[in-house]
Amino acid sequence: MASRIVRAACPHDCPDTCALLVTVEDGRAVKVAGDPEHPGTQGVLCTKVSRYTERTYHPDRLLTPMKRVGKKGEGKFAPISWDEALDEVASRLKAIAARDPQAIVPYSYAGTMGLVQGESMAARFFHKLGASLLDRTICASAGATALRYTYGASVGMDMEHVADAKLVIIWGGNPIASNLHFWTRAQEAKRRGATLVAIDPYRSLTAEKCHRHIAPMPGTDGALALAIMHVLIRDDLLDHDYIDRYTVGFEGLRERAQAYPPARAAGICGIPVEDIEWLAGFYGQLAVRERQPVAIRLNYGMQRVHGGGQAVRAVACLPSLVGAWRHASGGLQLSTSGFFPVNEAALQRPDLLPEWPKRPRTVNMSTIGDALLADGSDGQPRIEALVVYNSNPVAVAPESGKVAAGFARDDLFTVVLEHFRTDTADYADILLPATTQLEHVDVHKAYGHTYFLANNQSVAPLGEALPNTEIFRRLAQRMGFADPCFRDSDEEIAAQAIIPGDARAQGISWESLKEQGWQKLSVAAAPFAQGGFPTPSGKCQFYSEAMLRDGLDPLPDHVPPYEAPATAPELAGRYPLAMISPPARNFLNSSFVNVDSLRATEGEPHLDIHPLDAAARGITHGSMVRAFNDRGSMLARARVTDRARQGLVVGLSIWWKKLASDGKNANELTSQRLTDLGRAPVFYDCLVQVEAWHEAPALQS
Ligand SMILES: Nc1nc2c(c(=O)[nH]1)N[C@H]1C(S)=C(S)[C@@H](COP(=O)(O)OP(=O)(O)OC[C@H]3O[C@@H](n4cnc5c(=O)[nH]c(N)nc54)[C@H](O)[C@@H]3O)O[C@H]1N2
Ligand SMILES: Nc1nc2c(c(=O)[nH]1)N[C@H]1C(S)=C(S)[C@@H](COP(=O)(O)OP(=O)(O)OC[C@H]3O[C@@H](n4cnc5c(=O)[nH]c(N)nc54)[C@H](O)[C@@H]3O)O[C@H]1N2
Ligand SMILES: [Mo]
Repeated sequence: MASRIVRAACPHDCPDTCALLVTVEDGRAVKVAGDPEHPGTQGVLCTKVSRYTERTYHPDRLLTPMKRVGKKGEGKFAPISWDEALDEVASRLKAIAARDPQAIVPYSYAGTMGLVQGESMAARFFHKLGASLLDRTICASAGATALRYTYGASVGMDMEHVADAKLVIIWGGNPIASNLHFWTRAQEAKRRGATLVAIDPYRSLTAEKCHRHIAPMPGTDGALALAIMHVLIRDDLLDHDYIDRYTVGFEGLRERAQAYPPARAAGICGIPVEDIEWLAGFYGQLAVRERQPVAIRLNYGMQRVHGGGQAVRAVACLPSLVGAWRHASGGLQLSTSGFFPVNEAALQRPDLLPEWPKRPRTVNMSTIGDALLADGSDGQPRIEALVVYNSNPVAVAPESGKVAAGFARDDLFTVVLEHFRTDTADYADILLPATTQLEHVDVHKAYGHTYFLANNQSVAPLGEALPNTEIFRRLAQRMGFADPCFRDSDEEIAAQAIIPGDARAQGISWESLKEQGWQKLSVAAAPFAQGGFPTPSGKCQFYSEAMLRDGLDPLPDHVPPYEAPATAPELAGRYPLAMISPPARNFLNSSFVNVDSLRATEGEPHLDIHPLDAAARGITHGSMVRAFNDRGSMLARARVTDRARQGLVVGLSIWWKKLASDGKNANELTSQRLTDLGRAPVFYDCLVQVEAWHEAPALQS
């Protein structure tokens, strides 16, 4: 039997971006394993991606282009040829573009994180067309904006050194589910004597394995971080030398922190004051008095609230106050993506965009529901066509009822490029089959480590599936786009991805990557030991002049949630429980929900509720409940557990709506309001009420 091993990369939206070894026998991928040599992957894959062949060879894979024959959302399609499909798409887009190309909106996110199958040919296509630009805010833009103002870019410590830290604070993240290879290293640190602390309103799989769990209410992390600063300053647990040399604005920060004595923050967060005193004292003592490395793994869970941006800024100041950056195994990591010298201009070709005054408007993906339902009375062109790839907005975007209503508009022309008939695909007029990672070429950066990776093609495309790039290449040809960049092959695009001559990528090229599989950037082990932040001043900016210029508070602060008793008492009277919907371990956002073995492990949509909150509502463990607010409702099976603190309910996500008993998921309840920085969604800033649900009468809408 002809067997070979192909060097590939995991395409999924996860900080770990694993190096894969794919075993191919007679043209079929039979095994996907982690590369044992890759220092991040260490030969281990998560359950989901070790099942990647189940996803690629899934009986429900879309294998031919299709045209909708039923009603929008019904999911009835008939196969058509590629020529028919692309002719139809091109002629519809041409007709709309002749009136106003901005009425066409691309909608994509990180179904694949590949630089080639993500925003390369697709971006070129929409730029040339003059379509609306998409503000890709749905995940990370609150924190990324905060880091840009504070450190200058999305940069931080290298978690390959975290095993030597003496304290690891896991702040708003659940790495056992969502950042597994960091967790392996954190456990190594634990074995070597480090203390692990989780800051999470929910006793997650990770929180229960830490030495200490601090459980603030969602959206209160800014107050917690400012109170920690208050204690550090009060008790002089500060690295004065680091502050003097490598930071800007300590005096202002000191004043701001004065306003957050631990007792005040404890009230805001709903935690014992001792939690704050202990954590601040321990962090400062270890770092400053004992000069030991202290690390913070800051993550996304704490950003999806009104004050998510400023909360990240507050936490991001802590390592500079105590000089934690002096150690390779100290500091903070939220993302490493800013270290990568990616040549976005070459990949995406923004130079193809029409000049002013024809420069297209920008549509925020986080408020796609409102954008689709807007009638043009605000002076903005009504959206007439939507082209969706690498995303499943009907399941993942907030205030899903409005998103679905928007997608259901009869006068909207919708094209979806997909592997499967997702909740979004059901609304497509034309549904196009895309290749999976095993069937195409790509090149990857990462946001949890500093390796570039190559994804070589393992097998031929299944059925008639095509890479996103090829679909947009063929569409460009039909639109008459003659620029040479529309003829670049995927390998040519991969070769354009790295900025030539950049010192960090010395010795790294597509040619070397596809041979070796992965290569590490040249970044110092302790990148900010002597300042060197990529800000204009080279310093960490406690105070940000740029924020002031942008009309923002130049100092970090606690911005309270939109939906909380203190800010919305009337609403909190009707909807007294805070609901969060973080990732389930066996799903990757809404990907893998249709892989039977993984869905079987998750079971069905659950809602975790504290015993006292359950008792007050006559809810028993294992019974059905209905969670609702003014935006919508969903059914779930209750798990009565003190994993959820009192006042909090947790629905692990993101379920395909059509695989839930009521055809709904948690986003039915989430709102389209935006974070303080970065215009990002506030999935975890969401009040609800929960009631026992008795299955008769029939499911209500
Ligand atoms: N298995 C799996 N892995 C994934 C994903 C997945 O869906 N499944 N998704 C990927 C993607 S796209 C991302 S962005 C990351 C996300 O992964 P993480 O950064 O880990 O973020 P979340 O999973 O959103 O939330 C993590 C924890 O934050 C807690 N949390 C919620 N609100 C707050 C709050 O206000 N404050 C604090 N301190 N904690 C809070 C939640 O209870 C949860 O346990 O994971 C990636 N990895
Ligand atoms: N309630 C709630 N909602 C959330 C979150 C939450 O924690 N709670 N998390 C938010 C976050 S952090 C994120 S990042 C978003 C994620 O939202 P999305 O980026 O939409 O992620 P997925 O749901 O995984 O959908 C990606 C889709 O892309 C498809 N795909 C994968 N590869 C390719 C390809 O090569 N070509 C094409 N054409 N398609 C491909 C997959 O089949 C999949 O259906 O969801 C957000 N929504
Ligand atoms: Mo995300």
